[in-house]
Amino acid sequence: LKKHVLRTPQVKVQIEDDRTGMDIETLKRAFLDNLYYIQAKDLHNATPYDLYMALSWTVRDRLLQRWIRTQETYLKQDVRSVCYFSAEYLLGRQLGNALVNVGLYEPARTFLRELGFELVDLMEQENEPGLGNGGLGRLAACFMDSLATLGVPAIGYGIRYEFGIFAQTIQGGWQVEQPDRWLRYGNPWEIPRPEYLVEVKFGGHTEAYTDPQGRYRVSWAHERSVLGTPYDTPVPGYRTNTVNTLRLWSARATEDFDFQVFNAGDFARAVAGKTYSENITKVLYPNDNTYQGKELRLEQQYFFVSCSLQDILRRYWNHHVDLDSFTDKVTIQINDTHPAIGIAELMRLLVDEYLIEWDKAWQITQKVFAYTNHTLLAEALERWPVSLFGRLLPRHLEIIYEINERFLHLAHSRFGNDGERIARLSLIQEGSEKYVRMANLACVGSHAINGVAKLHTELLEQDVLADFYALTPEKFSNKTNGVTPRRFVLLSNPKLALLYTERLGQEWIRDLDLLRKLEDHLHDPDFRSAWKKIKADNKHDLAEYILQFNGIEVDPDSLFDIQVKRIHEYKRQLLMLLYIITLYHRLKHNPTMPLQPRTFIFAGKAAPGYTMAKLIIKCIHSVAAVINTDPDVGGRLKLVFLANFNVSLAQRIYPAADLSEQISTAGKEASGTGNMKFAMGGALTIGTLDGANIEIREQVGPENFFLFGLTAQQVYALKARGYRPYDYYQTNAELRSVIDLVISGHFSPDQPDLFRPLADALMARDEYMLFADYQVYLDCQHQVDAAFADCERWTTMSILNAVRMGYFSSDRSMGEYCRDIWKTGPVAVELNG
Ligand code: GPQ
Repeated sequence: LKKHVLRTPQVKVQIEDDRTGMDIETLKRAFLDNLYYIQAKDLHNATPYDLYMALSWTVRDRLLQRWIRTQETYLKQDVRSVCYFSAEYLLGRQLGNALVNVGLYEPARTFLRELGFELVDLMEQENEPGLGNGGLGRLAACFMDSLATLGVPAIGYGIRYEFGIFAQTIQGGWQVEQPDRWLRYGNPWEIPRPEYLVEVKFGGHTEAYTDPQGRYRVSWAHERSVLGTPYDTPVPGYRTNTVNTLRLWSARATEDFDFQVFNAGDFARAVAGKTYSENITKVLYPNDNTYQGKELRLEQQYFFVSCSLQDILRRYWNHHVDLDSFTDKVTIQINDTHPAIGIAELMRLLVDEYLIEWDKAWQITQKVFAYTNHTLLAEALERWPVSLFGRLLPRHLEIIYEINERFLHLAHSRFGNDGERIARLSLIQEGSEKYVRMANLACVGSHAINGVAKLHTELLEQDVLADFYALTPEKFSNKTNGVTPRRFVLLSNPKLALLYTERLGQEWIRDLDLLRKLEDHLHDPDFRSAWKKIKADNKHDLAEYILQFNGIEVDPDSLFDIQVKRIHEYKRQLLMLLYIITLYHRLKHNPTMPLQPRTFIFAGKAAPGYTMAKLIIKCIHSVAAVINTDPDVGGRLKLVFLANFNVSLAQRIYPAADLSEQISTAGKEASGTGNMKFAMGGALTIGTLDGANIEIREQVGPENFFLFGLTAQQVYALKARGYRPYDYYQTNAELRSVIDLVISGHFSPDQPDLFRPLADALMARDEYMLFADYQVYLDCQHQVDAAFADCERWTTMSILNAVRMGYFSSDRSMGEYCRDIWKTGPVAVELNG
């Protein structure tokens, strides 16, 4: 039947019809039609959300034609596909992106105006799909955008969480989490595909048997199973016919499972079992850069990976009768170790279900998988207790033991009796409680391993993965992260985009390196004044937002000094706060001192279980309450915390920044991507030599970057020598006063000891060496003031930052993955073929 359907000549789509026509009149008619026939509203009773939905249906129709054509082309040409496996996709709002990418942004704005609506107001109605925590999830979304824009056949596989990242509210200065019911009002961007349902097994035990040919085989007698339904979201490339697919899996109870219990008469338990199964895709774990050994999390990981591999094989078998060309048609990238269980799952499918010999199966598996590491933090490396693992995935545990035995044999032949090294390489961490090390599995099972910035890859090679590097250096390469200029320039900073287009034409949107041509305009007074005006307007817009949501009036002429990212001790939000308190302290002693007015802005979520991070949020609020109202400060300093940082809010913030704070302890931030988004909007960076900051500084020129702090090597050396934070406290009088002010309860008079844990952690241990970098950070901030005071100098630096960011387009990153890891390239899609 499937073959038949495929061979049926497709319905000829009229270009001018209501579902594909791109002219203003057709769009308007289609919009009103969708409002009436899908939302069941007319213009008199439509809510703003109805209008958003009607426009989304209108845009979706226009995507469908390209989407279907793209998939048909891929199928017909049996193309090589990139399968990106990621537990997170932090997509951000879809409507604006879809409009921009299919070239409907301006037409939609026009016809909506004719009807009396503003497009941006409709766009604001969308609940963004927050299916990720932070940088890792957003990177996956940028990569999907770039692959589609480059025209590379790709499919993103992940989880359709019913609840995405929690919504952050602030109550009394504390973070309070609210569930993210993003699907409550429906999602026009997804299409359920129940016809591609798959079954995923869990638990039970394994049984050995001998097959008719007398070979040793194993089968898995599972205990329970869950169904996976795929939901497809189109991923349109920028102004191309290519529309790739993001396929997210949702868990459903198996019917037979329910019926067994139901027939036994226990209806309630049948329903409970159903709920239990469907829990798998209920909620995104809200941890960033930390590992939490929760069984449900492993179930999520295995669930989506097993669904995806079965889906890949199903599609492969449509065209092939054996596995000989599997590695020609499929390449799988795993986004950190969350999908690493896929290595064992593919082995299981090949060996147990397709009865392939182990060695052949292993060859295929290694050739198919590639692994991206995203962190050097030891606490983020995933390791599952062997007991838990064996209970949930008994067959996979056996397979991992088998992989390990063969691998350690190989390592032994290479390194001899270096017992410690062998123990470090082992996929199993020995001890009273044994663990499966997912990073080791990922390294052994992949043909390519990459870090996400130059320094990060070097540190992986020298430290975290040094033993694997010694064994197989040819697997390692660096792939510095990038971000999509469509969302983070064109959509989020339309005025800047217009200036670029006026001077360069539209090509910069696909080829961000072209921005360097604008260096010719550096001294053009019109260009410079346009530049200043755009930044001023963007700051003005953000000031309005702050007034509306925080009730705080900020001066748009002040220096907007911004740190937005997940709250984490290693990212050192507290270092910036210490600087703010230092300025406050100076002002209290000398209220008439000259001072560059600044607006300090923080935003970011803390993991709900991360006590210190939550206390940092409270501390920012408490300091803000004092500073923002103190007459001695006189409004020259303002401190603002913007609640619920997400992609939509980020898009408002980056374009309004003067100064981007990228101040992690050197050697801790794998790359950072916010650093790139800020600089693309013309913010200058104050930063350490960490992650991609190093490469940003190289690109924009050291004279256009505010550098401070210990290097990664200096951090290690100081740790090795014995770091004594208390000495800094004793010898630096200003630091001492600032810490003393916090300890005194000055910012928390009702609870003087409230912030004691923050001060104690710094004085006793200071894991992230804030004290060691405190003075040089102050000195560097002083240089920032001097530069900002010279408006022309600042403007020059700002322009040079933005126009030299071409390297950090995710199009460049994806080009490198395609060339070096995936060995794949673009495929043309004809609309009327
Ligand atoms: N990253 Cl391991 C996350 O956002 N979450 C995680 O769980 C891990 C890494 C980030 C990392 O901290 C940033 O430095 C990177 O820029 C980002 O991944 C993308 O590579």
